[in-house]
Amino acid sequence: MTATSDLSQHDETLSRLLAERRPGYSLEAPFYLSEDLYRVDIAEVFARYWIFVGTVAEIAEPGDYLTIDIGDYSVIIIRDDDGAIRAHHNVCRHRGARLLDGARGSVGNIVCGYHQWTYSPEGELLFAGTQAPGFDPGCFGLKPVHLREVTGLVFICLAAEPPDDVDDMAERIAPYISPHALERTKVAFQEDLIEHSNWKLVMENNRECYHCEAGHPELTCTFFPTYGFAEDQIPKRLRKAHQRYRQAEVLLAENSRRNGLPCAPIEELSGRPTGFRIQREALDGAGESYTRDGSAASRKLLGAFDTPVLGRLSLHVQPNAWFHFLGDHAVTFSLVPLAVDRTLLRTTWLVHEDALEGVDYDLATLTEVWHLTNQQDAALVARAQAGVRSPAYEPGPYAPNEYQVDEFCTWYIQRLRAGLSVRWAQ
Ligand code: 3BY
Ligand code: FES
Ligand code: FE
Repeated sequence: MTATSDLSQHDETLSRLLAERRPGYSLEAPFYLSEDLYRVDIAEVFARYWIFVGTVAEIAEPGDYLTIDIGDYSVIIIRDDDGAIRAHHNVCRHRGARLLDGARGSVGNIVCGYHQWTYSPEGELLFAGTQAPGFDPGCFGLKPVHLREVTGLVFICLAAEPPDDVDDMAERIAPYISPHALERTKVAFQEDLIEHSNWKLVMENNRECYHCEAGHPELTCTFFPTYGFAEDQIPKRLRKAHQRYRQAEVLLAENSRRNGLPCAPIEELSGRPTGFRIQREALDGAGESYTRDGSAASRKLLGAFDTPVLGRLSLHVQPNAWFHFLGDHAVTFSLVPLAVDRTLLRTTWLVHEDALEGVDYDLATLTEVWHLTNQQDAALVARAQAGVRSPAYEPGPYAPNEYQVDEFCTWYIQRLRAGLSVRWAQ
């Protein structure tokens, strides 16, 4: 028997919650609090859609691997001897033991710690000791997991049939991201932060900058708090900032054109399985990077850029990731739910592979702004989690500059509805 989602057991409550979702309003409390809904989220979202797990820079050499745990699943992402990246279930085909421990490492082959069955990075069973006559090692390779690399970004999908619209996303975002040449970057720093809130509150918080002005003094040195506002809705107090944005856009457009970089937004955050948004926008200050004054944090620019003044190329992908690609570095964010009210946020700073710490970049300067911003966000979403626990909580209205939060919730509700209708059709 395989573990299934609780959709089948709780169809009625869930379908009522899904049917009653009020667009433009935050979700009902059970979506953030219910253990049952947490299991639904793992089975119907994290085990069905494309999940961002890391970048090629994290597994640069053959044998380098990452492991990622999603609910009760554990997956190995490994670079094989031919340089291809593969994903396998982290489960021995003998009697099921967990194979690789730890979030990352490097191996020649994958050796089970129980009875030493040995698998190649490609997942073939190479050694199984003495077996009964007729034993066919070819039948006991590691179970594969779907993997898709998109210009250096690695996604996995646990579903038997993954959503194929990932191809469309890949095709459309590649011209934006590939000039940043992620295959020629290295990890400068990676930080894991455990947030005390439901994963959806972490995602929702990322999809707006309504809280930035009050909540992120360091980030707003460069990130314009006008984010998410339509031109005619910008409040009076932000008009000066908006003027600076407009001016910065002129130089950004010129630099982008010269460097062959598209900037125009593509926004398809809901209405499709692999919802995404991408756009290049200006940064405040020197316009180069996420530092206090906006100047580059690394002297070795990515790709073949002729200027660091390239603003931020921001990518948001449903359900678990966001990214900022800059002229001098890139920063990736991915989350995995750990419990109904606990979420792991992993942040990775990538610099040019030849950039030397202490010479080309100072690690503290490179990481300071997002390190602090993440801490501030963690405090905000813990506050949100605490609030929605109260019986007095009721869904509240999203402001116009929170429309991407609404899009995230819409995507999520659509996905659960789709899961429910598939189940009912069976
Ligand atoms: O990370 C992002 O995409 C930004 C930062 C602040 C708000 N959010 C839209
Ligand atoms: Fe892996 Fe026995 S469970 S070798
Ligand atoms: Fe924030």
